[in-house]
Amino acid sequence: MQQPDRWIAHLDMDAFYASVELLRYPQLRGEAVVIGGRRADAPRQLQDGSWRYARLRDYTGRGVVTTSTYAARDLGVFSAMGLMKAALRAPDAILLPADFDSYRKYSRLFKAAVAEVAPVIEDRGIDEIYIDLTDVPGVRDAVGHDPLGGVKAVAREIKNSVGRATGLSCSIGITPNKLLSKIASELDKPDGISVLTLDDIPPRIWPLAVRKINGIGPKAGEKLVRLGIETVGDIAAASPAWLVEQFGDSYGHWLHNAAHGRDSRPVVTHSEPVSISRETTFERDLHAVHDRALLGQIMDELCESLARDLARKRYAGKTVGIKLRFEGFVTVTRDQTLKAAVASAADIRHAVGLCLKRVKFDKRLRLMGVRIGNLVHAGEAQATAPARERADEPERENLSLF
Ligand code: DCP
Ligand code: MG
Repeated sequence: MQQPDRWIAHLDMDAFYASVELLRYPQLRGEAVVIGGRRADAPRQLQDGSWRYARLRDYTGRGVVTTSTYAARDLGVFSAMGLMKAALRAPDAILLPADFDSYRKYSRLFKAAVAEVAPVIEDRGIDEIYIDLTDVPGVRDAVGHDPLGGVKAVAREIKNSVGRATGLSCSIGITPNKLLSKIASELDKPDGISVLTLDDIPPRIWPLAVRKINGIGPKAGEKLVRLGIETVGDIAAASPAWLVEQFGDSYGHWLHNAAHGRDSRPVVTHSEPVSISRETTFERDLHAVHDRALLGQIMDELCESLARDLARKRYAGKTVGIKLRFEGFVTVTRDQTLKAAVASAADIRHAVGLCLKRVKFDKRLRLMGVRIGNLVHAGEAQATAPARERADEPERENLSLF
């Protein structure tokens, strides 16, 4: 077997919030437990040392299930279900309130434990991460006759490290890319390890429902099913031209590639900036009308610098904002949220034009800045929801004051 170029892991904690609660109440292990109650639902220890728990059947209100143990899932109780509906299915299930501080603490602990084995980690939220294992020593080694022995050993080591640090279990998918690993980590949940190579795509990935692909949401999923496309294999068998016809150029091609398990997005390790901005203070105060050409040129340059920053950091952003400081130190900001993330100087400049239209220019300007927020990874903007339409915006011409 040929080793793939990269080995990427996706790790997702098992029944995360519920499992953290079971560390505190180990006597509930194996029981149907639901997280989602109110503070008043917290267990109480009685004088004789025994515990009293709130039960789903006693719940009234509009709360929803945050998560549930696997024993509760066996009874049909899942995340996002109304608690009263859940009570019909599992009246005896124990209800516990959520304690976000301890989930955050265990989140930090499990990520630190993984970092001891494999440091190249992309944080994807409270209970999941991607890990690039490509350069972990031994990952490409065969063990006996198993060419995947090395990668499986690294997976076990990561799980052991997480278990030792937290007492919690997780599931890991390891494949040549993030798209496949995200799917693979669910294949053998809980407490599972799934290693897939590209050869496993037809037997393991193609039978799955289209919604198993991260990036096929409810809308695209429904449309695919309406078109008679139910499995990932059905997408793979469809012609790219037909997919493009149905879903547009960008998303159509993305669907085709995703169904064939192609994804080159890197594991991004650094922490995420909230926004990126550029600003400049003028040598002399400038007049919106008399210095219009110069102001326009400065704004063009700011947008170009910002676009270069975005390209270097591989981001796109959905919200573009301006900052203007007038003489007398009056600062004005405006922003414009677009329907799709943008990254080019021209797209940023266009959004800036929309912001500028909403400013009254009755004083001289001393500073101008442009900011882009609501950031997404450039690769991901493509991989998840490609832009097909723009925000409800007027035509591009004659927008800017300068
Ligand atoms: N969560 C939430 N609301 C949801 C889904 C999840 O608040 N609709 C929280 C509770 C989960 C945590 O996020 O414990 C992680 O979500 P997962 O989807 O990974 O679910 P679990 O970790 O609970 O279960 P699994 O074993 O399926 O990963
Ligand atoms: Mg989870």
